[in-house]
Amino acid sequence: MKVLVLGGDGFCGWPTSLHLSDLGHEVTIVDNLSRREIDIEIETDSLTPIRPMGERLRVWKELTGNVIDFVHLDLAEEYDRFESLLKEISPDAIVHFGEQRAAPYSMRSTAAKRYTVDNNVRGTHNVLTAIVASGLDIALVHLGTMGVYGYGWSGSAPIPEGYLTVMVPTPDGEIEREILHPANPGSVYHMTKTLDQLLFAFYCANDQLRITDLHQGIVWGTQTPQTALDERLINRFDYDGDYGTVLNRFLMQAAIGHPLTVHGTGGQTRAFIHIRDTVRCIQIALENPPQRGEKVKVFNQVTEVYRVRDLAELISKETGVEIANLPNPRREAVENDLNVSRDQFLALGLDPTYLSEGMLEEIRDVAYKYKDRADTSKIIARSVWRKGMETSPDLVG
Ligand code: NAD
Ligand code: USQ
Repeated sequence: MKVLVLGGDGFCGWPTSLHLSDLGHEVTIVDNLSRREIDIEIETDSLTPIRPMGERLRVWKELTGNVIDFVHLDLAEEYDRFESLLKEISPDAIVHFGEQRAAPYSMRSTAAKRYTVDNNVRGTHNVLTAIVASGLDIALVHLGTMGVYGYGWSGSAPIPEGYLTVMVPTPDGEIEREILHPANPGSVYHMTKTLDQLLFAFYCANDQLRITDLHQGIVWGTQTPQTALDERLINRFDYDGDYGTVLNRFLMQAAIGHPLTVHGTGGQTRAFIHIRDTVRCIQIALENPPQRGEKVKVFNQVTEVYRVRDLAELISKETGVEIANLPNPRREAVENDLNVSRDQFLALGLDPTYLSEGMLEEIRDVAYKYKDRADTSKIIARSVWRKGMETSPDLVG
């Protein structure tokens, strides 16, 4: 297949590009390198030493003989170039990772809220209109998020894969309808993913586009077999208060002996998936696209569910690092249950990497190895959901 990977320089996009190239697909990465620019803006950096795109691609070709092309393009701002690119390359499929993906970053300022909405919603809409304008039958796989469902809305009832069957009262009695699960976003970032869902539903119904939306949980881990081939191919690892996600942050904090930064009581329950499984899920989604005329296909891309305080206790027990209960900078449920349906990927052959197998490897081979690159002043999360909310001071000097 010819596959365009939008956002292919990022944490999920880079290992996916290598995985698909390794399978023999013709991959073109499209990215505006905005994630690297945001690192400069917020004065942080990946824990792992990621190399410039040109070097990454040269090394991949040297090692495997496989060529990956790169187009530096802004999906939200450069519509005409993107439409021309589709006509020129005529891809069979597009994998769309190219959005601003951090909830705390999306809440840190008015400018960041506006940027996140403009970038994500315009970018996704441009992708859809360009597919329609190209007249090509391109299958689109988009990375959504478990956060579109919200946390705790349906208590311990299983969260279905995208759609909910409801009974609608009418004067003539109840009628059964299938609806998109109600959107319940917890940040401006998560809200953009719920808006993406409506765009997909419309273009699927109106233009019969073939779309798969993957509601992914929090991705942890760093390396895949391909990114581990050479240090110059290494994947990024975010640990700072805006972009670092909870499990990778805890693993890194354990490696440097920093208390584990639990927000509030740690009663928040979230879904997780290892990066090695992310790339496999994308492959499976590409191999099993919807037919023309089918509704948007939704998968819950998660393999495990943990409560934040249980994760902290597990890691503390393994490593001896202490746990700190900090003021929560977010507005979110203090405690929630989470029961996620996740049968489709398992039925299609996904063989998950569980935390019990991958945790120590991640601490040893990544977090500990690069610990000297850590800037401890970037660890505490300081973007607050509402002005005036309390945050913790730095825990180490
Ligand atoms: P990332 O920030 O590392 O990568 C996103 C990439 O998209 C970056 O390289 C960035 O430069 C690029 N990009 C952003 N806006 C762009 C634009 N307008 N034009 C071109 N390129 C643009 O994020 P990630 O962790 O790899 O996440 C990828 C996708 O997966 C996101 O859509 C995210 O919402 C989703 N997701 C991520 C996680 C996670 O835990 N990382 C979990 C669930 C879903
Ligand atoms: N948390 C802590 N301590 C920390 C960091 C986070 O207790 O040091 C808590 C947060 O308060 C939150 C939970 O852990 O309750 C998850 O936070 P996170 O930063 O790991 O994840 P989140 O902000 O939800 O976003 C991440 C990705 C996003 C993706 C989402 C999947 O950045 O792109 O969409 O995970 S999901 O959460 O399933 O919606």
